[in-house]
Amino acid sequence: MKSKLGFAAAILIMLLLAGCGSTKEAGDTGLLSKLTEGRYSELEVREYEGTKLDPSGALPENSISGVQQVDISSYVLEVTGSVQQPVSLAYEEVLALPAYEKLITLHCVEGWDATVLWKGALLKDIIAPAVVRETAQTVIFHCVDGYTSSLPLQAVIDKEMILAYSSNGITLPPSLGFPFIVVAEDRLGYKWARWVNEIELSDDPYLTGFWENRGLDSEADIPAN
Ligand SMILES: Nc1nc2c(c(=O)[nH]1)N[C@H]1C(S)=C(S)[C@@H](COP(=O)(O)O)O[C@H]1N2
Ligand SMILES: [Mo]
Repeated sequence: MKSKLGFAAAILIMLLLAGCGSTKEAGDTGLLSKLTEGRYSELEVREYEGTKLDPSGALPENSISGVQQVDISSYVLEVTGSVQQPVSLAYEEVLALPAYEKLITLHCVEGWDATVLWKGALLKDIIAPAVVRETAQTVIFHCVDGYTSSLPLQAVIDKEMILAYSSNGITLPPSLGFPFIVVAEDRLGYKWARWVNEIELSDDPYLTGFWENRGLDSEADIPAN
């Protein structure tokens, strides 16, 4: 009951603050993304072990500053904060780590969901070379659009959460966060940081972030229905 109410409040807050984002599209950019979406969906895997997959290039667009286009030649992923030695990783270095595939549904508080086959590297493998301090409790994700979200370090490790670079067998589309999206399994969509370029370890157990700081629940558990 409490979580249903919380969920409804969360939807309301999000709609009020973001506006119902799924209809905004402007001129040429809109047309281009429609064409790109078409190309992507032709190449995608449609089904995985009997489960029908949702086309990953055509999910509702509700980003705080629209779809980001990341230039991969200058892109680096930084691991910072409560670590012994901050590290910077190139796109290819993340792709070279052991790959994990997971079939996971993203649930947005706006009421839609998407089941996608994700492929990526374990977040714990990505942060390991930086040598995380024993005092670290939280992982904060920073994105190129200024978005942030955070997860408990223990959950990231125990659930073997991945940073995905592929969706339904294709390279992650820009709309889904190319080069990387956090597959925050068992947490609502606003924990799934897209266009991630910095992973910050923090000793502060409090889960901050763009939506977390605007009234959405910081744990973001998916409500049972
Ligand atoms: N960088 C960034 N990541 C973000 C957001 C955003 O605005 N910026 N929105 C979040 C929200 S609210 C959701 S539901 C998911 C949606 O991802 P999708 O629309 O690509 O499925 O991305 C999350 N990650
Ligand atoms: Mo969302």
